[in-house]
Amino acid sequence: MSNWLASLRKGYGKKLHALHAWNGWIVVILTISGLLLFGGFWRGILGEGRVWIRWIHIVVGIASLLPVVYYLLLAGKHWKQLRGKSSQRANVIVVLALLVGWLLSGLLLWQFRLVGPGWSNGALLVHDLLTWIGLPYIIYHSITRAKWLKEEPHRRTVKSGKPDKEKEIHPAVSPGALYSRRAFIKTAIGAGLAITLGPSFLRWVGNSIGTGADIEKLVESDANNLIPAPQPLPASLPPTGGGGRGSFRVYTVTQIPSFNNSNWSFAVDGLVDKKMNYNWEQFVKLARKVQVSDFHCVTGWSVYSNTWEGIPLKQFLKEAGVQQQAKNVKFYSGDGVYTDSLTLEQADMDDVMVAVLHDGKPIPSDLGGPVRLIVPKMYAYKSVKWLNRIELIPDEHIGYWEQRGYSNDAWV
Ligand SMILES: Nc1nc2c(c(=O)[nH]1)N[C@H]1C(S)=C(S)[C@@H](COP(=O)(O)O)O[C@H]1N2
Ligand SMILES: [Mo]
Repeated sequence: MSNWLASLRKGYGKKLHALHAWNGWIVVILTISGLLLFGGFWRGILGEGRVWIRWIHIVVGIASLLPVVYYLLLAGKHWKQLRGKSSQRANVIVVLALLVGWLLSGLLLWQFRLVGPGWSNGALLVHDLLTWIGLPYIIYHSITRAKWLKEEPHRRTVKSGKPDKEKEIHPAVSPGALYSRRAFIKTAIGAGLAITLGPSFLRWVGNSIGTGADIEKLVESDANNLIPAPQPLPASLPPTGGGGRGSFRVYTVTQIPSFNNSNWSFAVDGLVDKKMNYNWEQFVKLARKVQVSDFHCVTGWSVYSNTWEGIPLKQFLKEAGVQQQAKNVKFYSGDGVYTDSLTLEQADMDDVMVAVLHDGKPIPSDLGGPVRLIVPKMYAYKSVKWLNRIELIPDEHIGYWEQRGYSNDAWV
């Protein structure tokens, strides 16, 4: 054992150096892939690529365990070497804590099915929080500890053997002036990071605490204009569920569409006895029901106790009359791209709803209004936004995200 450790420590300095470089590259790959996965912006652009990027992120993330373990084997010696250098020791602890925290929360997110929404929610919060703290820290660390900032000018020029330019410009630089120049650049870098990332960070904190202010903004800036507005039932306003807890992340694979009375319609067709087609004036008159349910996305976030008001899917199927050969229900989005489906059996669940109001207010365009599907017992990629057509079909239909690697089985 001690032999083995001794051989491991041979060429210790070089190994530590290589380890640091490897770790740097891993962090770069995880940063880029992670930022592409975070939030909604890249969803439509990446399409199928998103699934690959997710896999790269997971595999490289797990692989980051190797440099951590390798470092821990060398850590004893390194730690002694850093005696008296408290800021470097602190740095080691911070970076190790970040890596371990990212790794553990990442494992939970990866295994969201096994651990369930509760754990995924916590893991996503930790994963994002560590990124908000850790990424600026690592960027700051890599800039301020770069050689050009660390070394004093005369030593750098002696080493590289190049003419001493620094001295030409500043003939007599006192150590004090040098120190303050470095301090100034460091402060400037820190301030730059704070200014560029601060506002988004605060918005993220606000959404994570779930004050509900964000959804009000979405309702205010609703791009839809459908008249008359649907009038909430008493069970909907004030919302029976007390108002949704958590925040929706606005996801779309297209531009967010907007609708008005002249470009909106709703159809139920395919293998039915009576094809239905509604304009908005007809649609708002349909009898609605109210339900309280949770909403879970596979990426780890949830919104609990939503009060949805709308028409149970069952109602439409009964009205149109489903024919014998029909085995599946296909849902179309008014964005022209997104689709998904349920088997007839799944479509028969009482809480599958064609929703029109959320917490007593018309669903804003960002969240799929004027009309979206809700399938509470399944992950939310089944909950098609801007729903405008329901088609009864004989064969299975593979939906947008299912074609791109999401499981056809979406049960929570
Ligand atoms: N038309 C359409 N519907 C969609 C999506 C989409 O990109 N386009 N994303 C799905 C996914 S993966 C989720 S988690 C939810 C997100 O709903 P939200 O944007 O209202 O939060 O919508 C689902 N329905
Ligand atoms: Mo999702």
